[in-house]
Amino acid sequence: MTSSKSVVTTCTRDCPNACGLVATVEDGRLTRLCGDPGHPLTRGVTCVKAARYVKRVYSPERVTHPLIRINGRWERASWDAALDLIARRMRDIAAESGTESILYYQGYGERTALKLLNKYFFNLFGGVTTLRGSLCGGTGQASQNLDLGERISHDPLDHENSQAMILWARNPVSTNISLTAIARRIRNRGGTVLLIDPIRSRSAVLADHHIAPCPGHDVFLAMAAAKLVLAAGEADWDFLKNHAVGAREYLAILESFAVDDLCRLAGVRRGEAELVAHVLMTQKPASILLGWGLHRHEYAHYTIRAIDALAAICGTIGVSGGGVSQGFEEYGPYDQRLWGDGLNPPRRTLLLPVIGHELLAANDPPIRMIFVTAANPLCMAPNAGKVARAFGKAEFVVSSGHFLDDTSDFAHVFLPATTFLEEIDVMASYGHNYVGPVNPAIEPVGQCKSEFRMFYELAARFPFADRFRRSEDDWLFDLCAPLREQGCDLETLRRRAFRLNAPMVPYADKVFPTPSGKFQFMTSFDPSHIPEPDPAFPYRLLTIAPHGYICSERTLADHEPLPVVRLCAGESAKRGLADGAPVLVKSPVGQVRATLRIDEGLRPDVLMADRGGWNKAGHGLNRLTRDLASVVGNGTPYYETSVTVLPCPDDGLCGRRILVVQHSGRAPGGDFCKHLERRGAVLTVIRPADGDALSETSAGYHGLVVLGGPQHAFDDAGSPHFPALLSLMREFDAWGKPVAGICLGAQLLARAFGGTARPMGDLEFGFVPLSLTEAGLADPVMGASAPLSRLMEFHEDTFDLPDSARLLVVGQRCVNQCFAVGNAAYGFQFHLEIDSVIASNWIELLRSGGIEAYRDYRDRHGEDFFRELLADLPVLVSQSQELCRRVAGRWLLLAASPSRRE
Ligand SMILES: Nc1nc2c(c(=O)[nH]1)N[C@H]1C(S)=C(S)[C@@H](COP(=O)(O)OP(=O)(O)OC[C@H]3O[C@@H](n4cnc5c(=O)[nH]c(N)nc54)[C@H](O)[C@@H]3O)O[C@H]1N2
Ligand SMILES: Nc1nc2c(c(=O)[nH]1)N[C@H]1C(S)=C(S)[C@@H](COP(=O)(O)OP(=O)(O)OC[C@H]3O[C@@H](n4cnc5c(=O)[nH]c(N)nc54)[C@H](O)[C@@H]3O)O[C@H]1N2
Ligand SMILES: [Mo]
Repeated sequence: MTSSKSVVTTCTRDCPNACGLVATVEDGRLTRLCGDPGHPLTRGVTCVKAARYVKRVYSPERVTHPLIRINGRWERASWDAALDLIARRMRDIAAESGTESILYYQGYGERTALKLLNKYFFNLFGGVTTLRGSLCGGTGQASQNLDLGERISHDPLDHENSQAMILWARNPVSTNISLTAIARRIRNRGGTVLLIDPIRSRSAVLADHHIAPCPGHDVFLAMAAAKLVLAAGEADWDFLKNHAVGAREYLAILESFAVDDLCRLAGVRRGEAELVAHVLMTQKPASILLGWGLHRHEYAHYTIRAIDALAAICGTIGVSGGGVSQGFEEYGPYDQRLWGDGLNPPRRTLLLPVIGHELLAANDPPIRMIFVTAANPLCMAPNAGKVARAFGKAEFVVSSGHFLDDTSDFAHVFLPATTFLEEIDVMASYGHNYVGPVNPAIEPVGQCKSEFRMFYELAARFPFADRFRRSEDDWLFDLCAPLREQGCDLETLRRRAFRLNAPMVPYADKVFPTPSGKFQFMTSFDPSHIPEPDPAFPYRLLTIAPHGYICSERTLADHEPLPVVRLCAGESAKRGLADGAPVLVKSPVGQVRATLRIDEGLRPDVLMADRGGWNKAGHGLNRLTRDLASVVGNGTPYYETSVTVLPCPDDGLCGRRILVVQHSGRAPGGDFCKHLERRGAVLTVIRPADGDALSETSAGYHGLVVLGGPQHAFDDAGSPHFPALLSLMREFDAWGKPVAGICLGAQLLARAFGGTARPMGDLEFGFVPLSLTEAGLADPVMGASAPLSRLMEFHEDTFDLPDSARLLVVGQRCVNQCFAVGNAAYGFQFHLEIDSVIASNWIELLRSGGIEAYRDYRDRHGEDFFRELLADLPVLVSQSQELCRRVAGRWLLLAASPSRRE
């Protein structure tokens, strides 16, 4: 009998939607996540990412036990060992250099109520260095605070009263799913939806019109529209005279520009500014929704304040269905005294938008230890190269998360966190006014712990233990005191969301919490602050929210070989770049290889890409972004980076054509092939088992990869293409073109050069320790890639070496593991190409008895073997992939053009 239950919870991903969810759990296992129809705002709708989160919870790459780095390698550790080590280092470092030599870096990955206590822990410890400023919405909030006193947005349900909607730098189809239904209903009522975005984002489907200003130049568009409203006599003079200050100065600023000049500066046609003005004047009230894309500019406050001013002139501030809405305060509803900031004198803070620089410059005292939770700064903070240098200097880094991402590469201890599906908590949103329950649907996977429990256990090692060690329920009771005062019953909150006592329509009484009590116009504006294009770097790099992932939340296996960058057809042609071309993107701070896609609809001054891909997967676009802070709000102007795009330089590798022979759908080229592509190689994959003809000669190719499969290398009857493949391998080698044979491919390579392939009499499976021979140590491919990690095996055949072969790597159970032969041919018995998906599929296949011939093997090993293997898989795969990157790179060098090989 299966047991099944449904658990009401709330999505805690870094997203304004914070959907109400229902988790289905069968026999203790999470099987489905879908929207909770009972949630008053999100109403049963949720996005593809939430539905797919089940896969993330059980991903084979997810780390499920603590890790300690020993001699550069991750080793599994007990919680006690990991926490003892952290406590000891914290005490020693604090005693020697003071508590401020420790940085607590709290990220955006999950922002629930109990997360307030992380900082409380560090404050009980004496107060450490923390962060100030924002990677996200800081600029928008600070700018609106200047105009409105306190940024308060319209309840999203109030947009049901709007006659029109302007999505200004916001892409709800990807980032805020519940807004899409609201926008559609406005159109169904006959209202207009405008999208203002330099790129034609997915949200264009919601809009009647798309206006594409030059990035960072929206201030001019907002001013042009305001002038047109004033000129039409449609300004709300009552609001300007009685409820605002600074109107006179702002109107004088507008006076100093002509509409046509403003449109030119904004990069839009006059008709487009007229359209904005027309919609605002004729479809009252219109709601303006600001997206985060708008914040990521140095002078973003000009734009945000000019948009606020536009709404004020149109008289929609404080009006139901109108207003300028940016977001909500996700930590706002809790008792923030529990941060514990009052426990110590104010402690040092580092400016987040320039964190690399700040860490390198900190010397009083220097930062010796960094404790990271729910963040991936090595990937997501700007100027990632500098961040890497800075993290590399720290003596001791603790990272808490789910996956071995870029940041974990710099860590000495990794603490595996639960996901929200394994936690109890409370979640407020930065996109609406509902606070929802976070209920545990399943037991923690493996040994994962919530951050709260990590600090709870760590606190036991310090004298302040009693002050921290209270139950989740007790803490939530205190954290939610302000909610309780609003009538929220915490028992009921376990079952459904509670609406905060926040206005549907802010400032409806036209009273503003500003010093003047009135709306405050921006009174100074210097257009020379808005940067002109730099001919050396003609494109603004917009690294926007990907549709299918949240920020860097993905696995290593999810990555395409290279990031995709999009450029318009005209500019691509000017640069001689075809669709799909490998390119080099360069900025003043770094360079990244990418694949170019031609995007017809793009402005000529924009290069667009998704954000969030990892550096170690060849993505890492923050290696390009400049680190600076916005003028208002200490935000991060990611889009203040200009780049150029060049054809990949001829380094002898770019454009090398590699033929790949794949023998099984279950044994793709994996990371080996991805890495060849990252280095610029162009692959042609043929599948003889599916009837693809084998190419007869090596002409037109620079190298050959022969992959594994279930076939027997000695069985020409079963695989009639083998004889031709053997001579093709010899032919490539005779020309000095490198050959790589993996598993079956290695056995075939041995045969091709006079060795024999034969059954081993047993199956070798799993990750085994291997060692380099003398010849291996001296080899330009394998020796130069040392040290070896444990590598994955899956074979029941082996081979005898050809006489002329050099044995490079040996194993214990099966000796012949890697050899070189001929001019440039390598056989790898182990599967150095695997990623977490390939490896876990094989493990599952064996474990489930999916291959009849191997049932006996499964029965001999038993369930424990597979469970342990899966538990170690994230580390094993990550180490194998590191080695694979090195080997693939050095192997491809053998295919370098002759001019480079001399
Ligand atoms: N699928 C998905 N959803 C997410 C996220 C994700 O990564 N993926 N991230 C979450 C996070 S952390 C956040 S902060 C929000 C962000 O939510 P959004 O703000 O909706 O998304 P962004 O992609 O950051 O930016 C929106 C748009 O701003 C545009 N833009 C950039 N510069 C300018 C400009 O100067 N002027 C104008 N008019 N437009 C400009 C971009 O082209 C982009 O299409 O989404 C959250 N939700
Ligand atoms: N180039 C470029 N860079 C950007 C942006 C951009 O537009 N362009 N946008 C910026 C924005 S808007 C944001 S918000 C930042 C985000 O910056 P970060 O917060 O540094 O990055 P995320 O990718 O969100 O990483 C969050 C990590 O936390 C983990 N995590 C999730 N929940 C928990 C938990 O409960 N506990 C622990 N310990 N870990 C957890 C996730 O698995 C993930 O690895 O990135 C910014 N970076
Ligand atoms: Mo964000």
